[in-house]
Amino acid sequence: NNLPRPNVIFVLGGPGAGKGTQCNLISKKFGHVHLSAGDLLRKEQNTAGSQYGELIAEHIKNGTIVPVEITCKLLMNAMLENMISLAKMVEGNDKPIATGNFLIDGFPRNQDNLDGWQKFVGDKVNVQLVLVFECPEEVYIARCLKRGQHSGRADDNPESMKKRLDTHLNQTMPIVKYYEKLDLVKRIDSSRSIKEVHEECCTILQSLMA
Ligand code: UP5
Ligand code: MG
Repeated sequence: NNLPRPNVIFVLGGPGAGKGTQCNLISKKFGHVHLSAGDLLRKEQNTAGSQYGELIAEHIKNGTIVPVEITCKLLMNAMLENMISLAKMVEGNDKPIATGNFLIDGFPRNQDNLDGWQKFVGDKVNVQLVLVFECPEEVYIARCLKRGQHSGRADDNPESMKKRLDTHLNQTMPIVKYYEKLDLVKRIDSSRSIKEVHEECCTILQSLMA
C-alpha cells in the first residue's frame, strides 16, 4: 500500500523534565496526538482484570522499566485507535487519509524498549525526531517532590525518585546517544519557564515541518 507512514517524535528526559507539559502544548498548537507511555501503563495498571497490574505497579514504584512487549502493545493499540478514527473522518471520501503525527512521551527508555520497538514497529512508522528535555538533577527532584504533595503518583517520593534518576542516567541516556548518532536528537534546556521551553519546541517543530 502507498499510504503515508505515521510520523513519530519520541520525547525523552528525566523524571519531571516537563515531557507531559510540553507535549500537551505541542499537541494543542500543531495537532500531534500525544501518547504518554507512562500514562498508558498507569491506565493499564488500573484496568480491572489486567494481568499486568501488579507487575506495572512494581516497576513504577521502583523506577525500573516494564518489559517492552507490554508497553509496545499499549502504544501500538493507541496509535491504531487514533488512525482508525482519523480514517473514519474521511470515510467515503477520496482524499488521502492523513495517518497522523504522534508524540510518544517517555519511550523508548532502555535497550529492551528500543529492540522491541524495532521488532514490532520498525519501519511501519517514520521516526522524525527525538526531543530530549534536560534539567539539573535538583530540578527534577524538586518538581517531582512538589507534585507528589497532590499527584497521588506512587513514584513521586524521595526513594522512588533516586531510582528513577538512576534508570534515566544509566539506561535512557544510552538510547539518547544511539539516536544522536542517527542525528535525530534535539536537546532542550527545560529548567527554564514552561513558556520559554515551549517557544524553543515551536522553533524546532516549525523547521521540521517546513
Ligand atoms: N513543570 C513542568 N515544566 C515546568 C517548568 N518549565 N517549570 C516549572 N515547573 C514545571 O512535569 C512535572 C512537574 O513539573 C509538574 O508538576 C509540572 O507542572 C512541573 P511533567 O510535565 O509531568 O514532566 P514529565 O517529564 O512528564 O514527568 P514524569 O514524572 O511524567 O516523568 P517520568 O519520566 O518519571 O514518568 P513517566 O510517566 O514517563 O514514567 C513513569 C514510570 O513508568 C517509569 O519510571 C517506569 O517505571 C514506567 N515506564 C516504563 O516502564 N516504560 C515506559 O515506556 C514508560 C514508563
Ligand atoms: Mg509525564
